[in-house]
Amino acid sequence: MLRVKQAKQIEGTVRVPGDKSISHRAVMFGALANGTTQIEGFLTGADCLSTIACFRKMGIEIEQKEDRVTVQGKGWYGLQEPSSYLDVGNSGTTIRLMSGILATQPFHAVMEGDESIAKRPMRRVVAPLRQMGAKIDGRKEGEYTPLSIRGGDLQGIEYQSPVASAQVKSAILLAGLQAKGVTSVTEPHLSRDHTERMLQAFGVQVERDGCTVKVKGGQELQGRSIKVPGDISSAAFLIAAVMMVPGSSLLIENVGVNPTRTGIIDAVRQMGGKLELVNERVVNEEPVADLRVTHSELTGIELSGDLIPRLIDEIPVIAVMATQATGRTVIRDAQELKVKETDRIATVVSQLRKFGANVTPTEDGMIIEGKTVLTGATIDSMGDHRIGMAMAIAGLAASGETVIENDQAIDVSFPGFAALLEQISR
Ligand code: SPQ
Repeated sequence: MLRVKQAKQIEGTVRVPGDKSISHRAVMFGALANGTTQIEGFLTGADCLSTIACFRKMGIEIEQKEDRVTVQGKGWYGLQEPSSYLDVGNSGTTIRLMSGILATQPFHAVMEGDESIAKRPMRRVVAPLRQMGAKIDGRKEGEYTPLSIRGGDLQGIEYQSPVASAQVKSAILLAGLQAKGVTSVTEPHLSRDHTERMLQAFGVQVERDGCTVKVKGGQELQGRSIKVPGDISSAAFLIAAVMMVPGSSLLIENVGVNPTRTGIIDAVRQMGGKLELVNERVVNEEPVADLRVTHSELTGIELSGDLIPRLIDEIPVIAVMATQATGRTVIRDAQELKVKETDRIATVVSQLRKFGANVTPTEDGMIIEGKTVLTGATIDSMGDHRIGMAMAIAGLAASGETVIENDQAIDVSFPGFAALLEQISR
């Protein structure tokens, strides 16, 4: 159980753990590359450790010492058929990106995860990979885990994705790297582009035109060193903490500010929050900066359209901030929230209401009326890391004490969250 007390002030200079999306990809691409890949700043959260365990099970030597990881890549076809099922834990990124990789492999593999993974839709990757020629099955005709894959002999496709999803895009592009001809993916809005950037860093040619990305089959990856920046999705909780508690300020160093991920910065600024990017630089094809955040009085805004994929994982904590903004905040076009670790529309609403917040669910988002006085409550993370952390941040502004049950879920993406919160709270 995590206990959070109302804070008088949030202050300090901090760093957040490595970016989850980039950490997963660094291990996967390192395993498929020729030669050694060295990773610094790796996220040691449970999700990324699941990715490491899966590749070890396929015969890849991976040494991990805290946030330093060395992957001995054996080339694309150096993976071995696993002798038992691959456990993806709670990680959607692991199962969906690995589906694309396994679709190219001339062996049989089965992937399974926890209760939450068992409810998340997989046909979004299974259908296009089947179109390319992979043999994949799962419960409900391939919609749910366990997924069983026998890959090889793929044909490139031109895929129009119905959803803006980096996991769908990445799975197809990875399969496309070993398919005949060219593979292209077009999405309705641009999703995070870490796969495209990192593939280029590993020596692959990737073509991008608006929301379409193309790769040619038959390309190889070359091992390299990767520095993983801090995760902006983790920094988002600290940004919100500053905005929730008057008189607060923080310097968050070394945060990834890839434009496909910085919707949270745009949203906070639109709400009237003071947030400056300092010391901007580029590290391994990824923009990085320090974030100087100062408490400000916020006003409600509308979030929709192209902005949504750029802040999809931050919506739970944006909803928390909106309870302390003057006026109405409306979140639209965010139906993807329903298929995350939990249905994040339902879980945000049910947990935030326990504090006395005025929040109403809609078909594709929610409406929050501010400002409301929050009262400390007993909250359930429902096994969703982002819900656990978002509610802990609400607890900083709520009177009395807040208890977060099932707080172990937080380790999925932010090990050390509770200690960091204590360090910056006065
Ligand atoms: O990996 P997982 O479980 O899907 O994690 C989440 C998260 O909140 O950490 C989503 F629940 O992040 C996804 C993100 O929502 C990570 C991700 C990626 O690394 O490619 C892409 C997004 O998902 P999607 O479905 O839009 O592709």
